[in-house]
Amino acid sequence: MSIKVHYFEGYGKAEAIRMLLAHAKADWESVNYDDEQFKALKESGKLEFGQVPVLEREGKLYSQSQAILRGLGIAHGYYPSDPYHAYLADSMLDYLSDFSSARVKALYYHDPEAKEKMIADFIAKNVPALFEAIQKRLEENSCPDKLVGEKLTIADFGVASISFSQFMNKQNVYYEQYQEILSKYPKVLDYFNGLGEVLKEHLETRKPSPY
Ligand SMILES: N[C@@H](CCC(=O)N[C@@H](CS)C(=O)NCC(=O)O)C(=O)O
Repeated sequence: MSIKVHYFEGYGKAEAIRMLLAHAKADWESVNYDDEQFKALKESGKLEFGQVPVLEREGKLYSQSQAILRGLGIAHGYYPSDPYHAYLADSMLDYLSDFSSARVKALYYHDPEAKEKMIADFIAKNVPALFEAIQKRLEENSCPDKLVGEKLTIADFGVASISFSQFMNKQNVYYEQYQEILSKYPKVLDYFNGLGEVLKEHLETRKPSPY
């Protein structure tokens, strides 16, 4: 039976899950909702935490993007069995989650003037800090094109989902600014390009979105 990923049209919190399923060549499909359809889904009471993404498999619904990604990672061989490597993968995903929360907080801030400053600060501080952190992990890893060990892990899917939704996504409104910062981190850019090759098929067939 096909796995269903329930989410909105955009990449957002579902994209790492979609990338993993695509790379694993699993039997899966996206079920995307517009605002009205999501309202109906939420009101149906089927969503455990009232949010998406939700993964549907054999009639069971799974919530919380990180938990879903980890479970799929274990099922498809993308979760490290070594405890230290598992820590490395999980800590990077937690950091990416903090990064995304800061971005969303800035983008949806209620006061327009403060919002502009928050976005500028996010781009000037949080983005280079993320690239620094990724670069350090790549330099410390045995393999320069993976974050943890020598095999693709859920940490790579987490980074790829943000990278190809934001920094490497020409449709994203901050693309030029991100690229300018990225040009100062050639190892990170090489790593993103490598992920782009690994996920080529999915990236070329997914529906374009600005985020
Ligand atoms: N911690 C959750 C957060 C999920 C989340 O924030 N989902 C948003 C979309 S990105 C949502 O469903 N928003 C609609 C709502 O809360 O009513 C996860 O990682 O899955």
